[in-house]
Amino acid sequence: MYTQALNDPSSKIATVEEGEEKLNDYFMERISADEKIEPNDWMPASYRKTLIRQISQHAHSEVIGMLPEGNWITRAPTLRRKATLLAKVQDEGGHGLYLYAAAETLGISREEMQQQLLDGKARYSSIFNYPTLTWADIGSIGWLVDGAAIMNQIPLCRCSFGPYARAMVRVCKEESFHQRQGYEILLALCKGSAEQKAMAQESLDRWWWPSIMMFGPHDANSTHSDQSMAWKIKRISNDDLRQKFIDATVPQAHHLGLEIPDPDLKFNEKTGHWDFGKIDWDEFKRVLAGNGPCNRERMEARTKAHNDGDWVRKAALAHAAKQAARKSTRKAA
Ligand code: FAQ
Repeated sequence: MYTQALNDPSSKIATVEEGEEKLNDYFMERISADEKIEPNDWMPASYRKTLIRQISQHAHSEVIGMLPEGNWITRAPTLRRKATLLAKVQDEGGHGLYLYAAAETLGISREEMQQQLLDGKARYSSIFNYPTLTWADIGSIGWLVDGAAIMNQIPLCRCSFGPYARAMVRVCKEESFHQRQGYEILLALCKGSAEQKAMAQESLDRWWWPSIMMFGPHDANSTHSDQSMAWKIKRISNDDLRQKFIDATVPQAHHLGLEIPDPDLKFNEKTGHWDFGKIDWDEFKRVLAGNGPCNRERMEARTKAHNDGDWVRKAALAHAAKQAARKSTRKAA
């Protein structure tokens, strides 16, 4: 549903005989005109490669992102909380599925993407390498992590590549529900006992900076941004999205009666934005290099799930082969 090609028959598409340079000119004309690029359209090899990298990284993040919250399904404090968390974690699996399907339209198989993740050749978001130590962390993930994900993904609904943009529309709607359920968990804790409020504050203290890092390096250090902006894959830069997130989130923290763990956080009357302190990029680099608090645990869990699911994949393939054989025998008869 999200991956079908919806080419506009009236759009100008060059033919291979016209040569690479001409093809690229037409491609950039289409990008300037805000046309959607579809899987069977001509596209520069580097555009395809960038999209495969970003979409597969995004898909892996959704799937690995199920682990920190999955950790609390059996320990949710009420049946309502448990049912909601279960649905949320299931949604993340669904997001992974739409995204793998969108990436497959670019000519890479799901098996190959899985293997890249298991071999440590593909990244997933830094944020999922942090532990969920208390129930308040489930609130913080919804409020901050889903909140940051929405901020980053709303502009992706206007991404130049059709299947990715369309997948993002539904993902954003679901993330918006996730964000509210997280905020509501924290609201309940902040209105509760002193211990519950302290638990919420302690959780915010741990999750604030990693959430800020989710937006990626500063624009000056972002290797892919310039090209991705020119291709309209990215519409808003890492730093601008980070600032938008901080501006939206600080008042929400105040409403909860919580303090953001940043002594340099200050509203700037001149710019109308919240100025904030220095990000610890050494920590970000450590996590990206595989040395965050839970990198090993996450990859072990993912590898185990993949290996445990081997018989399911084999059984599904055997079933499909049997069905196909029956169909061809029926046709021949
Ligand atoms: N973590 O040049 P840039 C979610 C890497 S979904 C790890 O700025 P780019 C839902 C980057 O890959 C969260 N690596 O790169 C949920 C590159 O490395 P490479 C995931 C990062 O691509 C909620 C290098 O640094 N969302 O949370 C990170 O232009 C709750 C240089 O960076 C997406 O993936 C990072 N945070 O911009 C699920 C959204 N940041 O490949 C469960 C789509 C940067 O050269 C529970 N992706 N790197 O080796 C994007 O928008 C972009 O890819 C960025 C990075 C903005 C993440």
